Amino acid sequence: MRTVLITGASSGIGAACARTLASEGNYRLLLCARREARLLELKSELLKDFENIEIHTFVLDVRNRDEVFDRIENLPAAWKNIDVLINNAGLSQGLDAVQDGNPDDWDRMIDTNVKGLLYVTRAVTPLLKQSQNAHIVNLGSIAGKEVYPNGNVYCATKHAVDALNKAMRIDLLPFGIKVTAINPGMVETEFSEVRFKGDKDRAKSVYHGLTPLSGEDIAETIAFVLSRPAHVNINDLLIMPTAQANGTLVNRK
Ligand code: NDP
Ligand code: 8X3
Repeated sequence: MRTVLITGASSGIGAACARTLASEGNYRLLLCARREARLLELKSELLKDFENIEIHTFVLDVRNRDEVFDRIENLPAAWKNIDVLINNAGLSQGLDAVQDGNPDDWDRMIDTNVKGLLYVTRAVTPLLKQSQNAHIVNLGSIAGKEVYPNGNVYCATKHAVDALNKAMRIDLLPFGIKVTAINPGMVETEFSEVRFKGDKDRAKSVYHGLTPLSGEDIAETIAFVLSRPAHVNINDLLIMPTAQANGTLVNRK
C-alpha cells in the first residue's frame, strides 16, 4: 500500500487522480482542497465504489503558509507515512495582456501555482524521505513549455513549475525520491470556468469543435508513471489532445 497526498482533489484532474488511484487498489488517499463539501462528497462516492479503501480528507488553502505546515504536521499519525505527493492544486485567472492585467489575478496565480506548490513540497518532503518508494508528481502545463498570447503570468507560473520540477529532481536525488512533471494541453475541467471567473459560456467555447483531454486521461497517465519499477523515473511528459498541436494551434471542426 502507498499513501498518496493529492492537492486540489475537489475537482478536475485531482478528483480524477483520486478515482483512478482508488480503483488500482494499492493506494490510501489523503485528499485536500479548500472546498470541504466537495471533498466529503468525493470521499463518500469512493467509499461506496471501493470496498476497504482508506481515505482522509482535510481542508487546505495552499497559499496559506502557516496552514500548510500546520496541517501536514498535525496529520493523524496513521497518515504521516506519505509515499506520493501529487502537486496538482492550481489555477488561472483572467486572460489579458500584461498592460491590461489585474494584479490581484497575478497574485492569486503566483501564490497558488508557485508558492503554494513550494510550501506543500517543503512540508511533505521530510515525510517522503522516510518512504522507500517516494515520488512527487508536479502538474505543469503546455503553458510551462510555451508562452501564448495573454497567457503571460499563468505561463510564467507554469514555467516556474517546470524549473522547480528540474530543481527538485536534483535536490532530492540523494534521497531516491522520484520527481515527474505532467504537462497537459487542454483538459476539460473547471479550469476555464475558474479562469473566466464563472463565465460558463466562455469556458465552454475553449473546447468547442474539438475533443479535449479529460481529467481521467491525465489521471491514467499519472497512475502509469507511478507504477514504473523502482529504477525507472519518467522525468517529464507533455500530453495533448490530438486536435491541439501546441499552445496556440488547435484544429476545430
Ligand atoms: P480545476 O479548476 O478543475 O481544479 C483545480 C483544483 O485546484 C481544485 O480542486 C481546487 O480546489 C484546487 N485549488 C485551487 N486553488 C487552491 C488553493 N489556493 N488551495 C488549495 N487548492 C486549490 O482545474 P484542473 O483540474 O484542470 O487543474 C489542476 C491542475 O492542472 C492545475 O495545476 C492546472 O494549472 C493544471 N493544468 C490544467 C490544464 C487544463 O487544461 N485543465 C492543463 C494543464 C495543466 P478548491 O477550489 O476546492 O480549493
Ligand atoms: C492549462 C492549459 O493551454 O490553457 O494549463 O494553458 S492552457
